[in-house]
Amino acid sequence: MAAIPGSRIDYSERIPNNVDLATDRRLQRALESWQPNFLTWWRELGPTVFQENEIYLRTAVAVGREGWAHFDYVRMPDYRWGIFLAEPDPDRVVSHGQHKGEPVWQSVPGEYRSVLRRLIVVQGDTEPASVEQQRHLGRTAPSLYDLRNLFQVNVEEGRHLWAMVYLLHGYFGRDGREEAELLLQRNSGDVDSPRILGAFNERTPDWLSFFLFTYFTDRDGKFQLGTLKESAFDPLARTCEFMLKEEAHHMFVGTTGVDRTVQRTAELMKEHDTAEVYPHGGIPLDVLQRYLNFHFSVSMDLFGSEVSTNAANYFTSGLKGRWQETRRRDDHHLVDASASLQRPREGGLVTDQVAALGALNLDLRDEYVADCARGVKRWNGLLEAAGLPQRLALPHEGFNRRVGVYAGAHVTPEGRVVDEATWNRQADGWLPTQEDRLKVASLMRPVYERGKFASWIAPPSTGINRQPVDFEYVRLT
Ligand code: BYC
Repeated sequence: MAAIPGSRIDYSERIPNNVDLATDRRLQRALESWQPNFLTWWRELGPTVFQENEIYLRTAVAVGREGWAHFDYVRMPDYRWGIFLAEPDPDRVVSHGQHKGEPVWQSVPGEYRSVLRRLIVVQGDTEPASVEQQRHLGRTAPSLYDLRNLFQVNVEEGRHLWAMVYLLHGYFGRDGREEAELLLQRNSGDVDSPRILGAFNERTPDWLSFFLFTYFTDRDGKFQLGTLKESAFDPLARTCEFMLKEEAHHMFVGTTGVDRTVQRTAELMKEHDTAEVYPHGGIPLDVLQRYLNFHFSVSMDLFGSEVSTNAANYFTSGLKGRWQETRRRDDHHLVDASASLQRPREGGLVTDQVAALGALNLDLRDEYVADCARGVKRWNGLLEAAGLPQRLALPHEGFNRRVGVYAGAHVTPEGRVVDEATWNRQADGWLPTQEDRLKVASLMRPVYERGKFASWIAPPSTGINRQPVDFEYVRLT
């Protein structure tokens, strides 16, 4: 029996879903023929280890407010990847742009078809990319608890790919199906066929990178999904709303992963009265700061150019709203509004007034930066509580940028515009060096004994789903 749309998810189907897939044979067949390709991709480019082990994973079983997740042991290739949309709101109207106040769309208007498809493809492309980037990390996990969290993030990114593929198959006909194939053919870091956005072609070679990626890059995901959740195309909005629920755990993995790293470093600094904690098995704060600088700056590039006609068009046509669009107290058209834009000029920084409509990538990025700053405050709170004077900081928005008004300029983490020679002389102090990466890699020894943790990271304060910290999160046999 098919599920009623918006209620519990039907697991008797080959593809679990709450979109009544059984009543649309064509779509069901199309997705069922994509499914083996997905599984082949998962086996070839997903986690390189523990594919056959039982992992204590969360699976979505409902989309309502209460009790949507079920935890149990599952082998990753048997994970029930499915299609889940948040419950529909029959009264929902477009919240912004030229269609404001009109009923939201249940199908794709012809004039927005290619732009909407592009947005869904860009979003979809990031999901498998992150799984590819993280595929070797299972070899060096600092604990079974962390190993399980890595795989949870991976299977859910796989599900987010399913979410976008459903939209492509369900609403974009043949070109949608072709795009869905291409999502499995582009690969992170591939010279000939790379992933679309820059940060998703970077490597995630160690667990410090993983935690900073989940803190900074997944957080871009949170904000981009937040704008797509406002879309006038209702299936996209409802898909993204449900994805955001899962995304919260990814944020948690990043925030607490860095918490625990900072905490361990602080303990070692106090115990040995030195900032040089490598010999004692910890990651020095200056190395952590350089990693932070890198991940923050490449994630900032994911917002696109500060001034973007694409962004203005997405908004005006209703395809993408602003972060918390419905809570904003303005006219939601922005035709006459302006915004401040800082940019480098003649060796310094100047601030111009620009049309707010054109500056929507910047609007979102500013919301993102404010959210990122909360983590830094939290980590500094840990340093302060340990009685240490050192502090971490977000680098300036112009630091190490490749996209937008700062591309081509050389801006220090403090926000000073310098010439190329100065940048080249000092960059080793600001971005991870080869030596940093090698030393961090040397600490990444796997710890697979229940309740034990690698030297460089503190245990978490609680376990997953109220299980103890020393729970058997991954069955090794
Ligand atoms: N790298 O007007 P512009 C996530 C392209 S993360 C390479 O400046 P626009 C996740 C751009 O595509 C969230 N190319 O920017 C996290 C455009 O090319 P086309 C992913 C870039 O269009 C962790 C051209 O430059 N979701 O979910 O206003 C784990 C000029 O563009 C980059 C989305 O991004 C770059 N960094 O905004 C797992 C939401 N930046 O189209 C998952 C959907 C720009 O002219 N995407 N370009 O050939 C969008 O809304 C927009 O495409 C962007 C760019 C915000 C990305």
